[in-house]
Amino acid sequence: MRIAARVGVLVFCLTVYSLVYISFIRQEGSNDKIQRPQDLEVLTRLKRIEDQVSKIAQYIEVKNEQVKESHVEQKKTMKVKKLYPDSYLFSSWGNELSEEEQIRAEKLFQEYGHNVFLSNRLPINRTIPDTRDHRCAEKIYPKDLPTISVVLIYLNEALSIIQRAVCSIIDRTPPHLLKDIILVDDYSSKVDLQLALDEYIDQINKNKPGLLKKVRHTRQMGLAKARISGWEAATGQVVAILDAHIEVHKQWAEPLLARIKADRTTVLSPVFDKVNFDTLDVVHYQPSAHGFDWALWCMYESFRPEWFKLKDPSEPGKSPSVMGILVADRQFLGEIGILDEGMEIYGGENVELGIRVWLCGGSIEVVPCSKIAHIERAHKPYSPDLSKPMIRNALRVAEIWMDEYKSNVNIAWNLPLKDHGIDIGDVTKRKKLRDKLKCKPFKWYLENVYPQLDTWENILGYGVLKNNIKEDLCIDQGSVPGSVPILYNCHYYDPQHCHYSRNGEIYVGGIKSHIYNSNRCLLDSGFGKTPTLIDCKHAKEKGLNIQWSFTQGQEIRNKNTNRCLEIAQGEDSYYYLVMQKCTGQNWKIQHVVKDF
Ligand SMILES: *[C@@H]1O[C@H](CO)[C@@H](O)[C@H](O)[C@H]1NC(C)=O
Ligand SMILES: [Mn+2]
Repeated sequence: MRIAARVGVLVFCLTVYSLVYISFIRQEGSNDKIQRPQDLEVLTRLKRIEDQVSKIAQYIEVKNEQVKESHVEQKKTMKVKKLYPDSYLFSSWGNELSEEEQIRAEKLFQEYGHNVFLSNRLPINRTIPDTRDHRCAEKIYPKDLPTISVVLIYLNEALSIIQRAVCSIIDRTPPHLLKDIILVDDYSSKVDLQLALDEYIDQINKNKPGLLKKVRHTRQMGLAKARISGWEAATGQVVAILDAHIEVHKQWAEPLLARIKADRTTVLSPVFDKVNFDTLDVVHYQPSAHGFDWALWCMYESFRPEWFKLKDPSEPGKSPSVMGILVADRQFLGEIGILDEGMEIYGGENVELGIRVWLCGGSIEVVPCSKIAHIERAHKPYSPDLSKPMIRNALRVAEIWMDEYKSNVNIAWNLPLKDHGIDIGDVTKRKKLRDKLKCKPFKWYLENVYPQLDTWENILGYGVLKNNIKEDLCIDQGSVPGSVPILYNCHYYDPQHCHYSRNGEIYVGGIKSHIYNSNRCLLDSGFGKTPTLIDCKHAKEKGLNIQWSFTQGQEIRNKNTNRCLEIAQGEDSYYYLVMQKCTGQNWKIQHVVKDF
């Protein structure tokens, strides 16, 4: 693997198991995803390189900091030996800890992925800064709001973190509105989450009988089912389904309850602030809509123009989806099918909810005046490879909801359209639900709710592109930054994903899901022997030679220069991509959407 790569853009969703910061190493414009078990070895290697690169990046950052502060810090850092100079935990925290404390802190960090050593020492009722827009504090909410049940989902969460979440909810929700708090334990193995947590619950219930309830799964059932269990136990008019590694901000509930009181078909998400995994400081985040790509990874998305026209960042904005945390009228959520209980482990359930709510009579909004601080994780202690359940769940969403667009999920994961061999479970119940609720077609969602999502209707073929002379070599986007595609041993990851479009364009190195992004197009400049890659939008504006005539299993010929993309052996006996007079070489792209 070439090292000419950068540490990835972050894609994330909020989950019980972690804030999923998937940051594979990737080359420009790529999303590395795993398609097949035999790729795991490559993945492991990729991850190792990623670790090294981010460690180097972090090291450089730390060094810069240290140079700046060297005069002040020199004495301090000299005093105590740093036992874990490579640990993320200690890159900007813990200078004053004794060796014994460092050992303890590092152990807890490895176990939980965030700074539980510090959490155990901070007051359970700590205050956090008010990060709301100033207009929020001035808003007046109706007195007779619906009551709320708060569901906290966890799997092996640290006790002090759960206690702080509960405490923040009790302290910052008007008591007459807080119906109950339901702790859903998706079969944790940690002992303190049993006896010690039960004692804490009893202690609170002594003053507020029945306020805290615990639901414990007798086996691990995954995120969607844990959320459903919480919904089932809730009794309030509104249910808020949250992670347990959160702290709610001041007046978090009122804006949500007022919105649902005004329209019971809105499903809401608060705005999350980030709590650093090491210092546990709260970092202010701006409100933003929640979207996803065709692999169904969630991501922040811009609000629609109508929201910006309001010129008031404290106003709720429509959103295509939720990241995971959701607040809804309890009965309405039941009427539209809560969550898909056929989902496994993790992933896609938030997107499914978003699509279903919009298509079946409701809408999704992000509410800026309701803020929740969410603790990030540096690593995910309990999650093995999440891409497997992610793929399965994504295919399930596609099958139930996406109509003629469902193949886009296969394209995004580079899976064959048919016979992909992945069991998506029984979808008949959910399809029946869709019929019963008379939900709109997915096309309506794309046109009216999420027009930023590219429909990919022009894609004719996708996957790796091979020349029949050397079938172990694939076209690859080459080093990044850089614009020279190369031949490389086939590894089937994003840098080698190619897409052939009806308009003759060949994208190399993955395809973007959103129309505001641009792909990288194969170009024949007409000069020299090397093909290049260029931003497609830019190339189109300039009228450059990015159109190719290609029939599956035949030559790839540039429509303007009439030269062919071919391969040739160099003096070093390696094969290279060349632009030359066509000699009749043949190419095949891995998967065909429509015959071409
Ligand atoms: C936190 O609890 C302690 C002990 O009950 C109390 O003295 C303190 O005032 C509380 N702090 C806040 C910010 O509520
Ligand atoms: Mn989370």
